[in-house]
Amino acid sequence: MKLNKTIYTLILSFCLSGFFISPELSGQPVPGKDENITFLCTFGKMGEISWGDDDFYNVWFFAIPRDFNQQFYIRVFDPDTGGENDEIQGEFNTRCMFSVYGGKGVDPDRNEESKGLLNTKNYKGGNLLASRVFGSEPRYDNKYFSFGPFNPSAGDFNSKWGYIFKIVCEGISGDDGNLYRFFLSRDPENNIPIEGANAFTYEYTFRMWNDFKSVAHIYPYVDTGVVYIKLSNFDWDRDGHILVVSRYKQGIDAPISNEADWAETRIAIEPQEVGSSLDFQFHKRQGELVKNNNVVVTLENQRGDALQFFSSPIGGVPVYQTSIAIRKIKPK
Ligand SMILES: [Ca+2]
Ligand SMILES: [Ca+2]
Ligand SMILES: [Ca+2]
Repeated sequence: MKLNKTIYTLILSFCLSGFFISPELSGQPVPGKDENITFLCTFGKMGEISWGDDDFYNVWFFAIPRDFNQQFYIRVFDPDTGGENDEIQGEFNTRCMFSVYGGKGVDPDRNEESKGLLNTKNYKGGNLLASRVFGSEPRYDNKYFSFGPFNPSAGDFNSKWGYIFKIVCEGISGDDGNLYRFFLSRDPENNIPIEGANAFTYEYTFRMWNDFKSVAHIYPYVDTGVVYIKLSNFDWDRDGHILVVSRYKQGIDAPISNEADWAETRIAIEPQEVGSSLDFQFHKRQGELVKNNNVVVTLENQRGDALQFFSSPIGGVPVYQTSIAIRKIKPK
Protein backbone atom coordinates (compact mmCIF):
# COMPACT_ATOMS: atom_id res chain seq x y z
CA MET A 1 0.00 0.00 0.00
CA LYS A 2 2.72 2.39 1.02
CA LEU A 3 4.71 1.63 -2.10
CA ASN A 4 1.60 2.21 -4.26
CA LYS A 5 1.08 5.56 -2.60
CA THR A 6 4.69 6.54 -3.23
CA ILE A 7 4.41 5.57 -6.88
CA TYR A 8 1.14 7.49 -7.14
CA THR A 9 2.75 10.57 -5.58
CA LEU A 10 5.70 10.28 -7.94
CA ILE A 11 3.45 10.02 -10.99
CA LEU A 12 1.34 12.92 -9.77
CA SER A 13 4.37 15.16 -9.20
CA PHE A 14 5.68 14.18 -12.61
CA CYS A 15 2.37 15.16 -14.20
CA LEU A 16 2.24 18.46 -12.35
CA SER A 17 5.85 19.26 -13.16
CA GLY A 18 4.97 20.31 -16.69
CA PHE A 19 6.72 17.36 -18.30
CA PHE A 20 3.58 15.34 -18.78
CA ILE A 21 3.88 14.00 -22.31
CA SER A 22 0.54 12.25 -22.62
CA PRO A 23 -0.34 13.88 -25.96
CA GLU A 24 2.45 11.95 -27.63
CA LEU A 25 1.32 8.70 -26.07
CA SER A 26 -2.34 9.07 -26.78
CA GLY A 27 -2.38 8.22 -30.48
CA GLN A 28 -3.92 9.89 -33.36
CA PRO A 29 -7.20 11.66 -33.76
CA VAL A 30 -6.91 14.35 -36.48
CA PRO A 31 -7.67 17.09 -35.55
CA GLY A 32 -5.81 16.31 -32.33
CA LYS A 33 -7.32 16.31 -28.88
CA ASP A 34 -5.54 19.50 -27.77
CA GLU A 35 -6.51 21.42 -30.90
CA ASN A 36 -10.20 21.94 -30.21
CA ILE A 37 -10.97 21.86 -33.92
CA THR A 38 -14.22 20.36 -35.10
CA PHE A 39 -13.35 19.23 -38.61
CA LEU A 40 -10.92 19.29 -41.48
CA CYS A 41 -12.45 20.81 -44.59
CA THR A 42 -12.15 20.23 -48.33
CA PHE A 43 -14.48 21.77 -50.92
CA GLY A 44 -15.45 20.33 -54.28
CA LYS A 45 -13.33 21.96 -56.99
CA MET A 46 -16.32 23.93 -58.36
CA GLY A 47 -16.50 25.78 -55.03
CA GLU A 48 -15.48 29.41 -54.44
CA ILE A 49 -12.20 29.97 -52.64
CA SER A 50 -14.02 32.65 -50.62
CA TRP A 51 -15.70 29.74 -48.79
CA GLY A 52 -12.38 29.05 -47.15
CA ASP A 53 -10.51 26.33 -49.06
CA ASP A 54 -7.81 27.75 -51.33
CA ASP A 55 -7.01 24.62 -53.36
CA PHE A 56 -9.71 21.93 -52.96
CA TYR A 57 -7.41 19.25 -51.63
CA ASN A 58 -5.89 18.30 -48.34
CA VAL A 59 -2.71 16.34 -47.60
CA TRP A 60 -2.00 14.71 -44.24
CA PHE A 61 0.81 12.43 -43.11
CA PHE A 62 0.83 9.72 -40.47
CA ALA A 63 4.09 8.66 -38.85
CA ILE A 64 4.12 5.12 -37.44
CA PRO A 65 6.88 4.47 -34.91
CA ARG A 66 9.49 2.05 -36.21
CA ASP A 67 8.91 -0.46 -33.39
CA PHE A 68 5.21 -0.85 -34.18
CA ASN A 69 4.79 -3.97 -36.29
CA GLN A 70 1.06 -4.67 -36.41
CA GLN A 71 -1.45 -3.81 -39.07
CA PHE A 72 -3.34 -0.55 -38.72
CA TYR A 73 -6.17 1.45 -40.27
CA ILE A 74 -6.78 5.03 -41.26
CA ARG A 75 -10.35 5.77 -40.30
CA VAL A 76 -12.22 8.70 -41.84
CA PHE A 77 -15.17 10.14 -39.94
CA ASP A 78 -17.98 11.51 -42.12
CA PRO A 79 -16.15 10.97 -45.43
CA ASP A 80 -19.30 11.70 -47.42
CA THR A 81 -20.59 15.15 -48.36
CA GLY A 82 -24.23 15.38 -47.36
CA GLY A 83 -26.47 14.94 -44.37
CA GLU A 84 -24.98 16.12 -41.11
CA ASN A 85 -21.81 18.17 -40.65
CA ASP A 86 -21.11 19.21 -44.25
CA GLU A 87 -21.44 22.64 -45.86
CA ILE A 88 -24.14 22.69 -48.52
CA GLN A 89 -24.10 25.06 -51.52
CA GLY A 90 -27.34 24.75 -53.46
CA GLU A 91 -27.76 21.00 -53.33
CA PHE A 92 -25.18 18.43 -52.28
CA ASN A 93 -23.22 17.37 -55.34
CA THR A 94 -19.63 17.18 -54.11
CA ARG A 95 -17.60 14.02 -54.57
CA CYS A 96 -14.34 13.63 -52.72
CA MET A 97 -11.64 11.09 -53.38
CA PHE A 98 -9.63 9.87 -50.41
CA SER A 99 -6.35 8.15 -51.33
CA VAL A 100 -3.75 6.54 -49.09
CA TYR A 101 -0.13 6.39 -50.19
CA GLY A 102 2.92 4.58 -48.86
CA GLY A 103 6.39 3.73 -50.11
CA LYS A 104 9.00 5.85 -51.81
CA GLY A 105 7.91 9.37 -52.71
CA VAL A 106 5.71 9.93 -49.65
CA ASP A 107 8.38 11.25 -47.26
CA PRO A 108 8.15 15.06 -47.48
CA ASP A 109 11.75 15.40 -46.21
CA ARG A 110 12.92 13.76 -49.44
CA ASN A 111 10.14 14.75 -51.82
CA GLU A 112 9.24 18.43 -51.56
CA GLU A 113 6.21 18.03 -53.85
CA SER A 114 4.67 15.50 -51.49
CA LYS A 115 3.93 18.32 -49.04
CA GLY A 116 1.10 19.48 -51.29
CA LEU A 117 2.02 23.15 -51.17
CA LEU A 118 2.82 23.76 -54.82
CA ASN A 119 -0.73 23.48 -56.15
CA THR A 120 0.34 20.88 -58.70
CA LYS A 121 -0.88 17.29 -58.90
CA ASN A 122 2.55 16.02 -57.88
CA TYR A 123 1.55 15.80 -54.24
CA LYS A 124 0.43 12.24 -55.01
CA GLY A 125 3.98 10.86 -54.83
CA GLY A 126 4.23 7.32 -53.45
CA ASN A 127 2.46 4.02 -54.09
CA LEU A 128 -1.31 4.18 -54.06
CA LEU A 129 -2.41 1.71 -51.37
CA ALA A 130 -6.14 2.42 -51.22
CA SER A 131 -8.63 4.88 -52.64
CA ARG A 132 -12.35 5.54 -52.56
CA VAL A 133 -14.69 8.23 -53.83
CA PHE A 134 -17.49 9.44 -51.55
CA GLY A 135 -20.48 11.47 -52.68
CA SER A 136 -23.51 11.93 -50.48
CA GLU A 137 -23.74 8.54 -48.79
CA PRO A 138 -26.03 8.17 -45.78
CA ARG A 139 -24.18 4.95 -44.93
CA TYR A 140 -21.09 6.96 -44.03
CA ASP A 141 -22.81 10.11 -42.85
CA ASN A 142 -21.69 10.90 -39.30
CA LYS A 143 -19.91 7.52 -39.30
CA TYR A 144 -16.48 6.10 -39.95
CA PHE A 145 -15.06 4.44 -43.04
CA SER A 146 -11.81 2.52 -42.44
CA PHE A 147 -8.99 2.31 -44.95
CA GLY A 148 -6.67 -0.66 -44.43
CA PRO A 149 -5.36 -2.85 -43.06
CA PHE A 150 -1.91 -1.49 -43.81
CA ASN A 151 1.45 -2.91 -42.80
CA PRO A 152 3.83 -0.34 -41.32
CA SER A 153 6.56 -1.57 -43.69
CA ALA A 154 4.44 -0.31 -46.62
CA GLY A 155 5.21 3.24 -45.48
CA ASP A 156 8.13 5.42 -46.56
CA PHE A 157 10.82 4.95 -43.93
CA ASN A 158 12.28 8.09 -42.39
CA SER A 159 14.92 7.66 -39.68
CA LYS A 160 13.39 10.48 -37.60
CA TRP A 161 9.68 9.77 -37.93
CA GLY A 162 9.45 6.05 -38.67
CA TYR A 163 7.13 4.78 -41.41
CA ILE A 164 5.30 7.60 -43.14
CA PHE A 165 1.94 7.28 -44.86
CA LYS A 166 -0.02 9.97 -46.63
CA ILE A 167 -3.73 10.50 -47.07
CA VAL A 168 -5.04 12.91 -49.66
CA CYS A 169 -8.60 14.19 -49.91
CA GLU A 170 -9.51 15.82 -53.23
CA GLY A 171 -12.77 17.57 -54.00
CA ILE A 172 -13.07 16.08 -57.49
CA SER A 173 -16.50 17.54 -58.32
CA GLY A 174 -19.27 19.73 -56.95
CA ASP A 175 -19.09 22.86 -54.86
CA ASP A 176 -20.03 21.85 -51.31
CA GLY A 177 -17.65 21.62 -48.40
CA ASN A 178 -16.77 18.18 -47.05
CA LEU A 179 -16.08 18.21 -43.33
CA TYR A 180 -14.36 15.12 -41.92
CA ARG A 181 -11.83 13.84 -39.42
CA PHE A 182 -9.21 11.07 -39.31
CA PHE A 183 -8.25 8.53 -36.70
CA LEU A 184 -5.14 6.36 -36.94
CA SER A 185 -6.27 3.12 -35.36
CA ARG A 186 -5.15 -0.40 -34.61
CA ASP A 187 -8.70 -1.58 -35.15
CA PRO A 188 -11.08 -1.21 -38.12
CA GLU A 189 -14.21 -0.81 -35.99
CA ASN A 190 -12.96 1.22 -33.03
CA ASN A 191 -10.55 4.05 -32.39
CA ILE A 192 -7.60 2.30 -30.76
CA PRO A 193 -4.57 4.59 -30.87
CA ILE A 194 -1.03 3.62 -31.77
CA GLU A 195 1.35 4.75 -29.05
CA GLY A 196 4.00 7.17 -30.21
CA ALA A 197 2.39 7.80 -33.61
CA ASN A 198 1.80 11.31 -34.85
CA ALA A 199 0.13 13.07 -37.75
CA PHE A 200 1.13 16.24 -39.51
CA THR A 201 0.32 18.54 -42.38
CA TYR A 202 1.98 21.52 -44.03
CA GLU A 203 -1.24 23.30 -44.93
CA TYR A 204 -3.94 23.11 -42.33
CA THR A 205 -7.48 23.67 -43.67
CA PHE A 206 -10.05 23.51 -40.93
CA ARG A 207 -13.46 24.65 -39.70
CA MET A 208 -13.82 26.95 -36.69
CA TRP A 209 -16.53 26.29 -34.12
CA ASN A 210 -19.80 28.22 -34.44
CA ASP A 211 -19.30 29.29 -30.85
CA PHE A 212 -17.81 32.52 -29.48
CA LYS A 213 -16.00 30.86 -26.61
CA SER A 214 -14.20 28.03 -28.39
CA VAL A 215 -10.54 28.71 -29.11
CA ALA A 216 -8.90 26.52 -31.75
CA HIS A 217 -5.19 25.67 -31.54
CA ILE A 218 -2.61 24.33 -33.96
CA TYR A 219 0.89 23.35 -32.96
CA PRO A 220 3.98 23.67 -35.13
CA TYR A 221 7.33 22.48 -33.82
CA VAL A 222 10.37 24.78 -33.81
CA ASP A 223 13.42 22.77 -34.77
CA THR A 224 17.08 23.73 -34.45
CA GLY A 225 18.09 26.44 -36.90
CA VAL A 226 14.77 28.29 -37.03
CA VAL A 227 15.41 32.02 -36.58
CA TYR A 228 12.08 33.36 -37.64
CA ILE A 229 8.81 32.06 -38.99
CA LYS A 230 6.43 33.32 -41.64
CA LEU A 231 2.86 32.58 -40.64
CA SER A 232 0.19 32.84 -43.34
CA ASN A 233 -3.58 32.59 -42.96
CA PHE A 234 -6.25 32.52 -45.66
CA ASP A 235 -9.92 33.58 -45.59
CA TRP A 236 -10.11 34.20 -41.86
CA ASP A 237 -13.14 36.49 -42.47
CA ARG A 238 -11.79 38.96 -39.89
CA ASP A 239 -13.03 36.53 -37.28
CA GLY A 240 -11.29 37.77 -34.11
CA HIS A 241 -7.62 37.23 -33.23
CA ILE A 242 -4.88 34.86 -34.21
CA LEU A 243 -2.38 34.73 -31.35
CA VAL A 244 1.06 33.17 -31.35
CA VAL A 245 1.85 31.75 -27.92
CA SER A 246 4.88 29.77 -26.75
CA ARG A 247 6.73 29.09 -23.53
CA TYR A 248 8.43 32.43 -24.25
CA LYS A 249 5.66 34.46 -25.96
CA GLN A 250 2.59 35.47 -24.00
CA GLY A 251 0.67 36.19 -27.20
CA ILE A 252 1.65 37.99 -30.39
CA ASP A 253 -1.27 39.19 -32.50
CA ALA A 254 -0.83 38.01 -36.09
CA PRO A 255 -2.31 40.02 -38.98
CA ILE A 256 -5.56 38.42 -40.08
CA SER A 257 -7.01 37.77 -43.50
CA ASN A 258 -10.51 38.70 -44.56
CA GLU A 259 -12.22 37.19 -47.61
CA ALA A 260 -10.33 34.90 -50.04
CA ASP A 261 -7.06 36.66 -49.28
CA TRP A 262 -3.87 35.73 -47.47
CA ALA A 263 -2.38 37.63 -44.56
CA GLU A 264 1.18 36.91 -43.51
CA THR A 265 3.63 37.97 -40.86
CA ARG A 266 7.19 37.26 -39.83
CA ILE A 267 7.82 36.49 -36.20
CA ALA A 268 11.25 36.16 -34.62
CA ILE A 269 12.03 32.92 -32.80
CA GLU A 270 13.98 33.14 -29.56
CA PRO A 271 16.59 30.54 -28.64
CA GLN A 272 14.35 29.56 -25.70
CA GLU A 273 11.66 28.45 -28.14
CA VAL A 274 13.84 26.11 -30.18
CA GLY A 275 13.04 22.48 -29.45
CA SER A 276 9.44 23.16 -28.43
CA SER A 277 6.05 23.63 -30.02
CA LEU A 278 4.32 26.94 -30.67
CA ASP A 279 0.63 27.39 -30.01
CA PHE A 280 -1.29 29.27 -32.71
CA GLN A 281 -4.57 30.26 -31.11
CA PHE A 282 -7.66 31.16 -33.10
CA HIS A 283 -10.04 33.32 -31.07
CA LYS A 284 -13.41 34.14 -32.54
CA ARG A 285 -14.65 37.70 -32.86
CA GLN A 286 -17.21 38.60 -30.21
CA GLY A 287 -20.50 40.27 -31.09
CA GLU A 288 -21.90 39.04 -34.38
CA LEU A 289 -21.02 35.36 -34.91
CA VAL A 290 -18.92 34.56 -37.99
CA LYS A 291 -20.60 31.31 -39.01
CA ASN A 292 -19.10 28.28 -40.75
CA ASN A 293 -15.65 29.82 -40.90
CA ASN A 294 -13.15 27.68 -42.80
CA VAL A 295 -9.54 28.83 -42.75
CA VAL A 296 -6.16 27.78 -44.15
CA VAL A 297 -2.86 28.19 -42.28
CA THR A 298 0.70 27.62 -43.49
CA LEU A 299 4.11 28.23 -41.95
CA GLU A 300 7.66 28.65 -43.23
CA ASN A 301 11.03 29.23 -41.66
CA GLN A 302 13.47 31.96 -42.74
CA ARG A 303 14.76 29.77 -45.57
CA GLY A 304 11.30 29.32 -47.03
CA ASP A 305 11.03 25.69 -45.87
CA ALA A 306 7.51 24.70 -44.88
CA LEU A 307 7.06 23.71 -41.23
CA GLN A 308 4.71 20.99 -40.07
CA PHE A 309 1.69 21.24 -37.81
CA PHE A 310 1.51 18.19 -35.57
CA SER A 311 -1.81 16.94 -34.30
CA SER A 312 -0.03 15.91 -31.07
CA PRO A 313 2.18 18.85 -30.10
CA ILE A 314 5.78 17.65 -29.76
CA GLY A 315 6.91 18.09 -26.17
CA GLY A 316 3.32 18.82 -25.17
CA VAL A 317 1.24 21.98 -25.29
CA PRO A 318 3.61 24.93 -24.70
CA VAL A 319 2.87 26.94 -21.59
CA TYR A 320 4.02 30.53 -21.23
CA GLN A 321 6.67 30.36 -18.53
CA THR A 322 5.55 33.33 -16.42
CA SER A 323 2.15 31.79 -15.93
CA ILE A 324 3.85 28.72 -14.46
CA ALA A 325 5.76 30.92 -12.01
CA ILE A 326 2.59 32.71 -10.96
CA ARG A 327 0.73 29.46 -10.46
CA LYS A 328 3.48 28.11 -8.24
CA ILE A 329 3.48 31.04 -5.80
CA LYS A 330 -0.28 31.53 -5.78
CA PRO A 331 -1.45 31.24 -2.13
CA LYS A 332 -4.18 28.71 -1.35
CA1 LIG B 1 -23.71 21.88 -54.37
CA1 LIG C 1 -18.33 14.93 -44.53
CA1 LIG D 1 -13.31 31.63 -43.98
